[in-house]
Amino acid sequence: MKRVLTYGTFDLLHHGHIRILRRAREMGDYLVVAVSTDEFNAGKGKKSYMDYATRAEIVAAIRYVDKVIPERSWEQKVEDIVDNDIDIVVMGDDWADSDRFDYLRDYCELVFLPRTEGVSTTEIKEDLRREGKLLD
Ligand code: C2G
Repeated sequence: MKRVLTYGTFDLLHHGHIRILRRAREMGDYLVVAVSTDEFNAGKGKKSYMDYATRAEIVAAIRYVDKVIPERSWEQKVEDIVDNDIDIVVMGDDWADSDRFDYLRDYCELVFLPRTEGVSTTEIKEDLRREGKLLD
């Protein structure tokens, strides 16, 4: 039984999120998703439309997701891997050129999956801000 872990905010859920969760789950038999808390995002200068409890509720309802945990800090990853008996950590490939998660390879496999082109929470927000889209 292979256990997979991934991280993210998952605000205004879209098909890019669904696809990475599906592919992450297909890499194993059990998928844990660490959803960023509002406090963690605030520390990164990010503010989501939906609060943590709502985003966690939505992610937990996705059929590929077996368990949701809170992502409260950058430093918790080793603890998450050990506590949840994780074999593979999956990240979107926006991180692939960075070596900041290399230390995780001492604990599990680290896999970067390509992002879905043409959609992001930021783009959705920008589109909705444009008057035309709001009047549709
Ligand atoms: N994603 C994707 N395709 C998109 C948009 C997002 O595959 N078009 C992936 C991201 O690569 C990420 C996941 O969906 O793996 C969640 O995306 P975000 O909510 O934007 O995640 P982010 O806030 O970047 O959090 O420690 C890791 C960070 O918390 C990642």
